[in-house]
Amino acid sequence: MERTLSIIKPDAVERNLSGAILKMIQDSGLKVVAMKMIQLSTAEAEGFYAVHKERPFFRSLVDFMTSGPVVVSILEGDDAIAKYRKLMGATNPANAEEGTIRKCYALDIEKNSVHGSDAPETAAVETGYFFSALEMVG
Ligand code: IDP
Repeated sequence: MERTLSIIKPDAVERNLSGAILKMIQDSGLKVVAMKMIQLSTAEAEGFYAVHKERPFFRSLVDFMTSGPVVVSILEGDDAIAKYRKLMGATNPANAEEGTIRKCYALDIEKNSVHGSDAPETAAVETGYFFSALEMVG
């Protein structure tokens, strides 16, 4: 069993797509073991994306991620990290495979509707960034 952090980003929450995206997640067999809707502060978004702070898109990404509420959740399942990355599709929706969340819903390479952890180490850091042990079921 593995756990990964999912964020439904402001572009998707704003378009009322949270339910549709959660249905795709649940239909894939991943189990939601923690979930909440929050509005990130600038400092929280900067901290979350600290690995990207030297990238040219960093400021724009932080502005986007703080522009409205997000739905953060922890997903659990066999191979959950890779399974969710596959379900999300490529970062740039123009390159995303049919049937992926980003192919269905992403607007562009930045407003790409979802985040998913990319490795066990980042999943551990990211789940702990948003949730305490008490907020995780099971
Ligand atoms: P990932 O979300 O598919 O793991 P990363 O390369 O880790 O992609 O980038 C993190 C986020 O930064 C992306 O999901 C996207 O919102 C944004 N991003 C990545 N590359 C670009 C870019 O070239 N321009 C604008 N935003 C970008």
